[in-house]
Amino acid sequence: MTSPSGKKPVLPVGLYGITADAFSLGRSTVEVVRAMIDGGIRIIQYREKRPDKSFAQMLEDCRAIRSLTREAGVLFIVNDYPDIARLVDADGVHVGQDDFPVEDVRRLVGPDKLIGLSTHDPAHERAARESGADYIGVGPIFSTQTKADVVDPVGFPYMDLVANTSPLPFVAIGGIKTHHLPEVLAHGAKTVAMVTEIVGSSDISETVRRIDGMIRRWYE
Ligand code: 3NM
Repeated sequence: MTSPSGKKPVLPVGLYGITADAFSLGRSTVEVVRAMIDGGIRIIQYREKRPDKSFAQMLEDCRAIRSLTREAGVLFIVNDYPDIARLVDADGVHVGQDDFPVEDVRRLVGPDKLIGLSTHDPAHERAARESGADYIGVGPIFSTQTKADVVDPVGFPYMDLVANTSPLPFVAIGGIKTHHLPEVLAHGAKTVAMVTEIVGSSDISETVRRIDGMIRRWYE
């Protein structure tokens, strides 16, 4: 999916899948990605960390995922590591508040790649706009054990502010489970990220199909 200029991708409406080897019930990250793609997902982020995985292992995973996502027409975003994103020609990079600044990531990946930035309060949203981020993560909406040293849940007030006042597309994230979807969608999220709800599911493809379908039907 690309922008009207035909170059920079647009954040799709629907489920935003994120990998997490530690919560994948022994299945490999590439296997999990294959199942997400079978379920019809439109965007996948590779989010693995050192020292759980070496750079060589992450690069190998991302090469395989690039090949699968390209074949399926699925957007592929690499978390934290613009160098890996460049090496595999990913569609974008996602960074957090303590990672490389968006302006520097832009220098590394160029104008046609999507850059996402995790934000947790209105000051972050303003800074994201000024930095040239293409989209922002808004969260954690609920409490989550998935991300180490994550801030306390921001709940809906921050998301409402972004949904009502920000020009930036956003991804709602953090502790979101299937039963939260009606509430999360009612607050204006068009793209919803889930980690453990997806990678910890016994039937990933079926879970993706159901959740992605719920979100898309709400808007399309
Ligand atoms: N980022 P789960 S919360 C990767 O608020 C991540 O920026 C967050 O995992 C943020 O869906 C989070 O399992 C973890 O709660 C989300």
